[in-house]
Amino acid sequence: MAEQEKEAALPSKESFSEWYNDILQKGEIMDVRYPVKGLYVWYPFGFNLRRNVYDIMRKLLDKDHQETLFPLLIPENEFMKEAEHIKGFEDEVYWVTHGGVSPLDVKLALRPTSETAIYPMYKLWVRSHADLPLKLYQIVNTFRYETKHTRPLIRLREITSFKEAHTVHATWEDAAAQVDEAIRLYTEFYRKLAIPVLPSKRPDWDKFPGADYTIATDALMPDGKTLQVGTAHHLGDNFAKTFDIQYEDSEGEQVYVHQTCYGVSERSVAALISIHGDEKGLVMPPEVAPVQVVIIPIVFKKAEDVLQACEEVKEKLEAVGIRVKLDASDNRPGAKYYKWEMKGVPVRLEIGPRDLKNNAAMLARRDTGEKQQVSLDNIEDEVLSMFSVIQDSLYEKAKQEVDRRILDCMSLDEVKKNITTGIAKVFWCGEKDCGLKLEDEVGAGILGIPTSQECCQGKCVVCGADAGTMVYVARTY
Ligand code: A5A
Ligand code: ZN
Repeated sequence: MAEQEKEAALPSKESFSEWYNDILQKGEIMDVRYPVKGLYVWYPFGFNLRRNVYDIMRKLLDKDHQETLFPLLIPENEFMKEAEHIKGFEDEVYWVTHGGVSPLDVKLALRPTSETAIYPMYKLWVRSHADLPLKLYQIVNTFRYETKHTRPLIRLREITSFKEAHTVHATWEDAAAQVDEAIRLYTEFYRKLAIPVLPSKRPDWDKFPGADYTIATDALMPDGKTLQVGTAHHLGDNFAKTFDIQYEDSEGEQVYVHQTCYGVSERSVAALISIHGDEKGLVMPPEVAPVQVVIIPIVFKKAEDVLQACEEVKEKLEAVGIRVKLDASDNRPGAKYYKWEMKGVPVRLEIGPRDLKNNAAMLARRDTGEKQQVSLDNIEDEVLSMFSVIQDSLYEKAKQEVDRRILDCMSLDEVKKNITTGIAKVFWCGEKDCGLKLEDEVGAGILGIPTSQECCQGKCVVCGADAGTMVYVARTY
């Protein structure tokens, strides 16, 4: 390895925190040098990745949601209407108090989330059952004055990529079905990022402020902590009553609507980078890679025929919609490999004079490092089928890691031991006291009750009473 390359290598992934900070910089995802705590800057390459990730989200939602855009500022009187919601957010709100030097008559909140911006308008928009269901979403920046340790893409004070959907339904049951649908959508979204997620119903004390209940999806990070990467909330008719959102049912009665909301942030990008990356840099699932294929001409002198062949391959690949870079710069091939490996490009094609004689190219996979010869005739098919192999293999690898790191535990000591590397599954009677005691004793959080569990009957790990469900316990971000 050249000196310059050694210097630039990443720390071992075992020291996850250092590795994470380093890869954001060297992979050109985020610049953390912005002079406000909790605010970070997207490098263009990182932003390109973000766009691809959110394109997937849009494609999934646009089937039966509509995209919209509401104002960033929320008047204090609207923000203060829903008691539980205020309690949950009041410590986290940034307030705009002045216009220039004049104090404002009504203070304005920078949205920490948009219920109180959107629902006064829903009151005007929803008239009859024919208006339902209403399913809107927006992708915006939101502000939360987080007091826990801030971290790029993970815990932000300005969340730049807050996707929030807000739906309105005639009945409580319809809203419940939408919450399940939201979790199904998120699972599909994360599947395309090759990330397995664990959906669970949060305990009551951890639900969204103002909700009947919350189902969350968590991803397992390399250091064994979990990251909440999406939440869906059943809002019942709580906000409908506060904001007076009613519809006329088929009998002509005015009835309150039932609502849901669900959200995802750039934590999706954090999970993607963290779970797949390695010591050589980013590893991108082909679905979202800003550059999906890099072509490296192996030329010693000016070899026009090789460059010509590379151009042709590039055009062939682009013709089927593949995002390609041809690196014809003067750098040595080794330096080029290094650079594009850091950027996580899923497939590298090397083409030299000898390959050309065989009408072939050398294809190298970023995720495994494996190399194979492929024919230039149907190179686009070879590459596309390699994409789906890589996509599946990244997911399988991550899934195996999760499965390996979830363990059933029968005692608090076992829980303590297992959460150092992953997730513990334990019986819990459902009592809040036991739950809080459990969290306190092991120094970790209850994620929730898995939405799909085959089991089961056991004894609460804290009080020994009969328990009909198991819960996930983990250290969390
Ligand atoms: N209105 C609903 C959707 C809502 O606000 N839900 S939430 O508070 O749970 O946030 C949605 C998702 O945003 C969370 O599941 C989490 O993945 C992400 N998120 C929340 N706070 C964040 C922060 N400070 N930085 C980055 N992501 C955050
Ligand atoms: Zn108990």
